[in-house]
Amino acid sequence: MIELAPYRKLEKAFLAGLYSPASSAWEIEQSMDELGGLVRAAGARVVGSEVQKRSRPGAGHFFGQGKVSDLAAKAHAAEADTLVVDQDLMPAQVRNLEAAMGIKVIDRTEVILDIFAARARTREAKLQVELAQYQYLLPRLTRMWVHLSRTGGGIGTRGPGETQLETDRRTVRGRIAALKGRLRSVERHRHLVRERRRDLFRVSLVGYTNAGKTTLMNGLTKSSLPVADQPFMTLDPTTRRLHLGDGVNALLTDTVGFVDRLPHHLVAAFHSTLEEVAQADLLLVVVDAATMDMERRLGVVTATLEEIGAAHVDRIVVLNKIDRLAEGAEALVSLHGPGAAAVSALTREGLLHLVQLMRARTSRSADAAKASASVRATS
Ligand SMILES: Nc1nc2c(ncn2[C@@H]2O[C@H](COP(=O)(O)OP(=O)(O)OP(=O)(O)O)[C@@H](O)[C@H]2O)c(=O)[nH]1
Ligand SMILES: [Mg+2]
Repeated sequence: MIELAPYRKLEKAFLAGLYSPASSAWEIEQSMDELGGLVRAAGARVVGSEVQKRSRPGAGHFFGQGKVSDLAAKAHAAEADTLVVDQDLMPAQVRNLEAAMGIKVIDRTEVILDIFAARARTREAKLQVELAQYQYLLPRLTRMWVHLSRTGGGIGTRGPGETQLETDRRTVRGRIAALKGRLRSVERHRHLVRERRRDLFRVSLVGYTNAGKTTLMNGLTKSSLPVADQPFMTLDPTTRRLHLGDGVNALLTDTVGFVDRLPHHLVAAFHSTLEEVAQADLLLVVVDAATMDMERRLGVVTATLEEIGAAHVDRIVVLNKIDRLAEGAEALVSLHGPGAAAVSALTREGLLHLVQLMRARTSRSADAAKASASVRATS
């Protein structure tokens, strides 16, 4: 478990979202639920939520004037310390909302950056998150002075904002350049490791956060990597050898999960980690088959794979958590084609079949040479 400072546990967050009139009640509920999960993962308690339907955000306060007063009253009644908005805000909108509400205001991107900052363990992940935070901060430098008055910490105050109060834009740019330089040297090491693994068939676990990627990694490779019912438990990639039977070996890599509207600074900062995905021979696209919005999440994963240049990589859709399905998984598998696998990473149901599917992919024509090399390398 991630340890959080005591004050963070007490932080009370009021959630607010603005949606187009065309959005369905269900879409809005999914989005706000997900925001709640992110806020809780960042260590705060959700004390209420409100949404507004409006065709366009207001330039001044993002929400309409009436809604701002309503939000201020409700957040005050709930004794909230922070307003968390489900969309991204312009710096001026944050300033105006903070002035009108009298509490700290943060947006969805800040929440995600904050979770990443708390979870990063390796030097590379820490550098990547710091880089993303500075890049997010750069166009918002005037806001840093607002941060000055944000006493008591909490979401959105951890990170470079608090330690760089005396700096100006040029200093932050210098810091970004230095971080990029340090990341390049870490990445060189990663490239060397990757070169050494060239001969082996490489499989990458990808999917929406909390889909069960790490649980599947543990089930397939007898590892005990940490899993939790929380978004972004895994940030640092881990690679393990995977035995596919008949002397065929592969390397399985577990990596950071995706989420709807993953901040682009994070995608850019994590490019070397995500490059591993693009260079894999096979992707296991892990899906939580027990969620109501499985198709939406799968859509986000497909779009993110395109964004990171991994659209071309061979893939198996792994419908996970079938132990939680009321009805059989056959219908789902038929929906996703014969290449899909229904499994429960938790009970291990279906894992043998998944291993067989993977082994069959290693011998596909284009990969034949690589697969036989892996047999040579490991026999
Ligand atoms: N019932 C059930 N729960 C599962 C299964 N697989 C994973 N889980 C649970 O789902 C939650 C998330 O699992 P993880 O393996 O951490 O998911 P992940 O995809 O690695 O998530 P991140 O690293 O946070 O992106 C945990 O509470 C797991 O115990 C499954 O097959 N069945
Ligand atoms: Mg994980």
